[in-house]
Amino acid sequence: MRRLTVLLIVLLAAACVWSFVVAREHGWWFPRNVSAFGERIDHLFELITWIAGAVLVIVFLLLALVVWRGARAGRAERAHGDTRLEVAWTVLPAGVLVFLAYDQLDEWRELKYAGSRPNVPVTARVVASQFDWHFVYPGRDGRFDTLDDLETAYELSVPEDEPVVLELVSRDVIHSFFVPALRVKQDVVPGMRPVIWFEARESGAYEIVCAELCGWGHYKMAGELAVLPRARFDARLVELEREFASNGEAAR
Ligand SMILES: [Cu+2]
Repeated sequence: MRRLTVLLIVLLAAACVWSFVVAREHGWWFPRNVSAFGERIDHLFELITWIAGAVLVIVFLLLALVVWRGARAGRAERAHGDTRLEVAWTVLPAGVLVFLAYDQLDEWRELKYAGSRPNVPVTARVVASQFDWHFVYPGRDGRFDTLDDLETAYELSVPEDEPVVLELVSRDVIHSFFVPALRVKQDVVPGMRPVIWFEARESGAYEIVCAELCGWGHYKMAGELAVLPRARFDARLVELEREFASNGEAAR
């Protein structure tokens, strides 16, 4: 029994390491990155996964050792009240967290600080609600909440190879705007107006999902990000303008 338990623990650890090593080939990883800063996010993600993976392997091997020894001794050894041990398992994780916080400072500053945001007008406003995404473009006057605003559901078009700035709002609960191919994820909290930016390097259609459990329909809260060459993006806005104009006439 002791051998079998130890074997199972070691096998489980090996299976975890194996799944991490082959994840990419099997498509168990993020989709291919198309964001200008995606590699840096991936680097952070991998670093954290490596650290967590190393901790997992160490814990599993220690567990196997304890089972092996404990079962031989026939009784457990109590470690309660061991100050050195407690200091160690407090200081080590704290050290890892401080290191990670320090290591990602540049990315955080560049992506989250208002001062480092590219100086371009907001491309669109993302409106999250249970359970869909709406997108509002400011129209020709470049301002939101005016008569020429253009609104679409499900599909958000943005220009390729240019900084895109989005303003996020929620109409009800907390949602999270997530575009995996762009490595962009931002919580959308009611009453707040977070602004994000990115630069998509490749035209194409990419998945938008909600990454915050927001109710029973959370699973179907999807959308599509259409990255278009500049000329096609402009054409798309003109097309939306026409649709809106003809809707207005139909209503008259
Ligand atoms: Cu949601």
